[in-house]
This record gives sequence, structure tokens and C-alpha cells, in this order.
Amino acid sequence: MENELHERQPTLVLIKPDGLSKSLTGNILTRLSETKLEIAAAKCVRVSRELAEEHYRDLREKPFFEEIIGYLMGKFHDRKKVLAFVYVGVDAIGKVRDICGATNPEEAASTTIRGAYGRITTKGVYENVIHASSNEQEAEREIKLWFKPDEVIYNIYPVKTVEEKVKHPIWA
Ligand code: IDP
Ligand code: MG
Repeated sequence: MENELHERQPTLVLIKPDGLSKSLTGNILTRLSETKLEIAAAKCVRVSRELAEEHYRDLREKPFFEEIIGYLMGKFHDRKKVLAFVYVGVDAIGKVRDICGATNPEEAASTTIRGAYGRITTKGVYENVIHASSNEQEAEREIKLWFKPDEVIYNIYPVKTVEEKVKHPIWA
């Protein structure tokens, strides 16, 4: 059962605003492709304060909380957006975390994404270009926060169907 679950293990990846400002998308995706995992969802997101705060809600007591909220919202960069992905595959969470490297870019091995491209700003924010879920529970919470079920090409979590009457834009 454990193995079955792990076979298509999903994980959330975000290319943060510093990664976009430095035009690192191609480099980061190339590094991630070394894992042979599969992309099951992808989109470009303008991050609201609400979304950033929910994403980092477990860190709200940290002294750097306000900085990382601003960072994820793109307040310190010219690209005010993030690229969000769901990667799936055998042990996706561990494989992606390994290739990302340590949270502190100065401590991350230079062969990792954060080691190669991250920096610590003069204000002390770890600009580490990429986010990756760190365990299954976190991955589920984060994927459900960033993606709707029909934006992911596999049924990774149970869904239910509801009928809603909402106004939404379509192409004119
Ligand atoms: P992770 O991204 O490696 O999972 P977390 O502890 O979840 O690390 O922290 C979320 C983000 O907050 C980090 O990626 C980094 O940008 C920032 N961060 C974490 N710890 C520190 C710190 O001690 N100083 C400054 N920024 C930090
Ligand atoms: Mg984390």
C-alpha cells in the first residue's frame, strides 16, 4: 500500500519571484527534469497576501514571516508572480527536495538549485529561488491551496462535484 501511494506521489514546486527576475525558469526546470518526474500541473500565479499567508501559515510566528510574505508576493522583484507546478512520481517529494538543496542558500551544496542560484539579501531574507513541499501532508495542503482539481491531469486526491452559479470571465 505504502509503495502504491508513493508511485505517483505529488509535490508542489514554486519558482519564486527571484527565480523569475533572474530568468532562471529554464535552468530550474532542466535541473528538475533530471529527477525524471512528471509535471502534472503548471500555471503562472499573481500571489495575493491571503495566498502567501496561507502558504506560509506554519511559519507565522517566525521573525522573518513578513519578509517571506512580501518575497512570495514579488514585492522585492520586478516579476510579481510565481510559477506553480505539481510534479508526480516515485518519491517525488524527496527527489525534488534533494535537488533544491538546503533552505539557507549559503549552506546549500553548489550542485543544488538553491546552492547555484540562491542568495541571502542584506535584509537577511533567504532568496532561494524555489519552493518544494517537505512531506506528504504539506504537499497535499499546498497543492489543494494552489490548484483546483481540474487543473491537475491526474486524480491525485479525492474530489467531489458541486453545482455552483458563479460569474467568471470567458473569452469574448
Ligand atoms: P523550505 O523552503 O526549505 O521548506 P522553510 O523553513 O519552510 O524552508 O521556510 C520557508 C522559506 O522562508 C524559505 O524557503 C526561505 O525563503 C525563508 N526562510 C526560512 N528560514 C529563514 C531564515 O532563517 N531567515 C530568512 N529566511 C528564511
Ligand atoms: Mg518549507
